Amino acid sequence: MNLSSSFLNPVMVLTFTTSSANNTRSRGSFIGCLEDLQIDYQAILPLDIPHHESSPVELGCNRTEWCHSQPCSQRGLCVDLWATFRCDCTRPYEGQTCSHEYPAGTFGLEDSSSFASFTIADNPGANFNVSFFIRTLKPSGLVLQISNGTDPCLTVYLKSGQLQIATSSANAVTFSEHLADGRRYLVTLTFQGGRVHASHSDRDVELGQLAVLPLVAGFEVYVGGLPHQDHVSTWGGYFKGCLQDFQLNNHRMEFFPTQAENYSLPQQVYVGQTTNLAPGCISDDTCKSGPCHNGGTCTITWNDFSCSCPANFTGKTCEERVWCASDPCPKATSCVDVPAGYVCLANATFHGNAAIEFTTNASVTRALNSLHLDFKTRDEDAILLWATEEVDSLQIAIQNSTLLVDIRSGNSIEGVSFLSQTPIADGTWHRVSLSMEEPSVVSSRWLAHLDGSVNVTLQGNAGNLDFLKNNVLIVLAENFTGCLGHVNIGGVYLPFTGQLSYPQPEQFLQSSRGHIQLGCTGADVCASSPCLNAGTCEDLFNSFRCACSAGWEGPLCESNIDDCKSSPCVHGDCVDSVADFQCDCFRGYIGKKCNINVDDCMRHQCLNGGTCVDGVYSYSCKCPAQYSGPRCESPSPATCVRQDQVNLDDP
Ligand SMILES: [Ca+2]
Ligand SMILES: [Ca+2]
Repeated sequence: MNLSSSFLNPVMVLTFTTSSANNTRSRGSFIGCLEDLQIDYQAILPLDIPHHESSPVELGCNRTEWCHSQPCSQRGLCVDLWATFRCDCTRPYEGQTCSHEYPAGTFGLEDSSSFASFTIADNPGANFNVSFFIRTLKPSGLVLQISNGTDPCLTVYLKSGQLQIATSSANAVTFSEHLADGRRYLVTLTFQGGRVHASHSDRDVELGQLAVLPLVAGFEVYVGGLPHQDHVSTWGGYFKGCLQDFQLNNHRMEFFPTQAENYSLPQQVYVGQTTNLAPGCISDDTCKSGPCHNGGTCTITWNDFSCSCPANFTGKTCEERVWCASDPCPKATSCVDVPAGYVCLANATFHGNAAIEFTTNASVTRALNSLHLDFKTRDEDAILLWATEEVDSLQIAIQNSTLLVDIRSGNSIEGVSFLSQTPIADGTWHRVSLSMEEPSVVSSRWLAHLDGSVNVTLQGNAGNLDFLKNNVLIVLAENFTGCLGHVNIGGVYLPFTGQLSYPQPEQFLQSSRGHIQLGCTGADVCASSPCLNAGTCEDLFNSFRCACSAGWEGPLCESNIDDCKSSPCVHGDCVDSVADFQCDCFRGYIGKKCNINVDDCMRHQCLNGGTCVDGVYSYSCKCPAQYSGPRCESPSPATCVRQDQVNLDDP
C-alpha cells in the first residue's frame, strides 16, 4: 500500500496519492478521518508521517456541518464534501451558492423585431437536447432555428400556444402542452436516435419520430427570430416574451455575456449576437395607450393590463356600465344588471282574471332558446304563460295540480311536452327552467329543470322560441291565482315593473294596461283567527295551518286530546282534562296514578308484639307463639302460629 499522508492522534486524515486514487472507482482521494490504523500489524502513528503546510492531511478530526446553515439559495441542494460543500443549483440559478440567476432576455419588447444568433463551436451530432425557460402570452412565434448556413434543419416555434418541432414546414411534431399563458415554463426537448421527447414540470412526453440533421460546428442557432423578416413569418413571426437559460446540451447560449463575467461557469458558453434584446424579463408598457375607459385605473400585468374600474363600470376596459350601482329601482324591487342596462324585478300577485301581456316590440335580437319562470300557487288549473303564432306555440300551465310544458316551434310537428311527476299547486315557490339541448340547430331536444331535480329530457323535438320576436303577444297569468317571480325568455326578463323605461335595446315590454300588484301575498287566511283554544294560525299562502296549544288537536284545535287514552291510572278511574288527567283511586291506593299502596300498618293494632303485614286497605298481624287472634289479643297454648287479617272496615 502506498500512502503519502500522515496520521493523527487520536484520529487522522489520510489521502491517497493520485496514482493510488486512479485505482479506485471514484478516482478520488479518501476524505474523512481514520484512527487506529495498522498496516502489516504495524501501528502507523500520525506523528510518524511528516505534515506541512502543503500537506493535505490535518491532525485531529475537525468536522464542519457545512449544510447545516443552508448555504444554497433558490432551493439549491447542498452536498457536504467534508472539507467544503457544493450547491447543486436549480435552473436558472448558478454560482457557488446558487445566488446568481442567469439573466432572461426580453424579445419583441413593444413589438420590436428581436433575435439572438450563435454559432455552434463543437459537434453535438444527431443526439442532443435543447432546453430553455419560456414565458409568453403570444401564441405564435419562432423560438429557435438551427441552420446549416443556407437552410434551416431544425425549427422550434409556437403555434396556437403549443410548441412545434419541425425539420421542414411539412415535417413536424407537436408538444401539446399550452405554454402561452404568461407563466414561466422550463422546457427540455431531447433528440435521441431520431425520436423527440419533450419535458416540462417533471413530465416527459414522447412526441414522435423526426429525422434531424446531425449538428456540426459552424451551424447557426437563431433564437426568437431571424435576420430576415420574410423568413420569420413562415414560423408565426417573431417570438414575444422572455427566454432564459437557453442551453444546447450543456452549452449555454449567453444573451448578455458581460453580466456573467464574474461567475465561474462550469459549462462552455456560446456567445452570440443579439438584436433588440432587452435584459431581464420586462413587460411592454401596456397602459401607455390608456386602455381603461370611464375613469378606470390601469395596472400593467406582464404584457397585459388590468383596469380597476369605478363602481358604476365593469369589464376588461371598464367599458360596461353597472347600472344597478346607482340604485335606479323603486322600493320593493331588486335591480339586476343585464347587457347594456338593468331591470327592476319583483314578485307579483295575480287574482284570477288579471292576465298581463308582453311583446318584444321587435327589439330582441338574440336567439331565444331558454325560458325561466318562478311561481307559487294553490291554483290547480291555470295558465302561467302562453304565446302562439300560426303553427308555433308555447304554453306553461298547471293542469290537475301538476306542471305542463308544451312547445311547438321550428317546423317540428310533434313539439316537446313535459308533465311534472309531483303536484306543484302546494302554495310554495317552484322554479322551472327550460333550455334547448342544441341551441344552434333548427330543431332539437329540450331539457326541463324543475326545482332541485335533475335535468329531464323532454319528449320530442322543437326549435327555439324566436317566433316570439315577431311582436307576438305573450300572455302571463291567465285564470291564475297565485304569484309569479322572475320570468325570462332567453335571458331577457319580462318585468312586472312595466311603467319603468330601461336603457337596454333588448326588452320585453308590457303591452297590456292595468295595475300589477307587486309582492307576493295570498288571502289573509289568519285574519279571522280560525284556530281555537289558543292555537296559532300559520299562513301557508291561501291556506293555513293551526299550531295547537298543549292538550288540543284537530284542524282548528277544536278537540280536547283524550289524556286517559293510555290508561294512566293503575288502581283507579281516569277523568280527562286539558293536557292532563285525574285518577279516582280505588280504596287503599293513593298517588297521581293510584299506583301507591297505602301503608295500612302505620296505625296498626297488633298486640303483644305481633308484627303488622300490609295489605290492600287492610293489614294482618303475625303473632308470637303464645298469642293468637286477629290482633294477637288472645293467649294461646297452641304451638301453631295463626294469622288473621284485620279489615279496616271491621269494628
Ligand atoms: Ca284532555
Ligand atoms: Ca295498603
